[in-house]
Amino acid sequence: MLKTCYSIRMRAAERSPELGEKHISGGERIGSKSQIEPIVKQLLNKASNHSRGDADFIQITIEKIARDQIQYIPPLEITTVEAASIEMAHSEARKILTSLGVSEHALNVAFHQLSSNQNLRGAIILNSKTGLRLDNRGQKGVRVSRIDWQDANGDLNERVREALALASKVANSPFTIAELCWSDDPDYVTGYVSNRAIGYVRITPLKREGCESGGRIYFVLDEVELESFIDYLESVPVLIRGD
Ligand code: PML
Ligand code: MG
Ligand code: MG
Ligand code: MG
Repeated sequence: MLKTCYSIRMRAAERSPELGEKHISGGERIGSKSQIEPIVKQLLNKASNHSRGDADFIQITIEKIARDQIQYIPPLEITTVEAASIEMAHSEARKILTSLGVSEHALNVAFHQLSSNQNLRGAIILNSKTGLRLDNRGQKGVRVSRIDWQDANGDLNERVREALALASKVANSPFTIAELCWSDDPDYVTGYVSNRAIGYVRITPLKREGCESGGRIYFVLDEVELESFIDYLESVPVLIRGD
């Protein structure tokens, strides 16, 4: 008999005079019943002592998932590009995204969003041709959920592990053209561009130290079936096969 699995997710926020609710942190794991407690501990730890602020609200959701619905996918391959400046890092990211078919206008929208948005909880979905935002989720965005590694991958630090798992799930959709991400954490300046063909290309530095804007942009096909894309990202359980 296969063991029952649980999706365990966390989000943390802080009351903020300017923003109302300021996003602090989110996290996603999948585990068996006996793993729930250590996972909750790890997620609470992630939400606490966070560089974005002191959480006033932490929500942990634990939900049973049907084991036979889990999809198993390989991780994207990692490469790292170290640029001499933020400008050069941006131009490297743009060059890669252009080669994957993202229009100049869509790139301008994406870079503007990630450079100015300090309170994005999930991702923004953009039409890769027109640059139009397709989700109507506002600051909540679309959060990739029900995702984890099949086995612990000790070679990677927690942040990279988690980002690589999310990016691998996103890239696995036939509607995804590419993703652009950099952290909203003020002390972390590395981001990435990713897709099925190029893998997970880490680029640093994509922003200046101390800056709290960032997030994720999913560039999608003009012919995207939006509802089914969002349902896959949020609801289909995916485990990344370790190597
Ligand atoms: C995040 O902090 O949430 C995103 C981190 C993206 C880059 C992780 C990496 O170094 O590969
Ligand atoms: Mg986050
Ligand atoms: Mg406070
Ligand atoms: Mg963050």
